[in-house]
Amino acid sequence: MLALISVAATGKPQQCLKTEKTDIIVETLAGGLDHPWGLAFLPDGRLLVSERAGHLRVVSAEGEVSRPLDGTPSVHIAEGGLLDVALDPGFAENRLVYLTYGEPREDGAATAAGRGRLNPASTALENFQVIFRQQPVGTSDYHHFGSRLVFTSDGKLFISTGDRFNSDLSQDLSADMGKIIRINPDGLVPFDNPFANRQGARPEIWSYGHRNIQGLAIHPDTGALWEGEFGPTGGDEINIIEPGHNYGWPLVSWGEHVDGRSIPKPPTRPDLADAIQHWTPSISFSGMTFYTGKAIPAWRGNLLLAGLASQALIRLTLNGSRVSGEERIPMGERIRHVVQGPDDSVYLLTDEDHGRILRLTSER
Ligand SMILES: [Ca+2]
Repeated sequence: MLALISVAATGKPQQCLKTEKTDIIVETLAGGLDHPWGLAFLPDGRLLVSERAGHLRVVSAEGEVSRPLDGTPSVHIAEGGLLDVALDPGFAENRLVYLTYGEPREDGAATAAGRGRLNPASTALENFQVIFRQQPVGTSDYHHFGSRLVFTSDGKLFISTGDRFNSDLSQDLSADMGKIIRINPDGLVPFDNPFANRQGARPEIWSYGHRNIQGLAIHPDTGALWEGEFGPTGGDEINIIEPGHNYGWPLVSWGEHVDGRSIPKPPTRPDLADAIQHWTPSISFSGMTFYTGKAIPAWRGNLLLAGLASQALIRLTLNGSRVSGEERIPMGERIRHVVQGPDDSVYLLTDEDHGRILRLTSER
């Protein structure tokens, strides 16, 4: 558990977290954030953090939080709002910042992604343009917007979505609900997407049969896309994504419908891609990241998950494509996201009214 141990040279209180493999120093880098959701590191050492209510802010290396940037899109909050933030792989030259969010539409709301140029003063996104709009608009205003952004080493952009609480759409290739989307950064669809030439299918779809995906990360060694999604009642999943594969929702699930209806068993089928790991009861995790850094040597090669209802950092050891062990590290707060920083520290976002950015390193 957390115990206050000292005040760092930066003036920030530090706490010691005893974990199975190593003692961790936890420092609050910044506080006073309104349900922070996504995090990206600028090349100059500052951070970009999104807040669910629609604000994007710059945080200095010393933890000073800026006023909201101008030029960001209006958002529909509910379970959506402003979601993930990512930098263009060529950010040093083009200063492009990508956002994903719940977009208010004339007839409801749905997930969208767009990009704008961070101005030289880092006070605004200029010329923000939408590059992806989930179609059709969902029937629910409230639930399951996803969404994370991940760039691949070959410059493609993955966007995860949710089923908008209309689970049948996850199996419908004419809808973007419950899908992983793959586009070029300018919004055009790559010609080699699995359904690019299928009549009636949306060409931007990369995989389908998902429920609500808020975890997305590329394996550092294999380059494979790994995904985490919320189950209904139980049945949270991690999947390894292959293009064109069907991940089963709502035909099969390791959980049950939230209204108590049961989902036909067996929980998997040979013609559907099964999760590599699943949890019942739910651990309810959002962001996930592979840890490859030097700051916490004992965690190298592990997969870290940000636990919401479980109020924990969840550390998974891996054996190839199999989960070989699990440690739940209680944090006492809902954790929305986990990211490895350029200094190899682990950064967490707490999903609270007075949300914080926490920095974790090994005790030295
Ligand atoms: Ca599944």
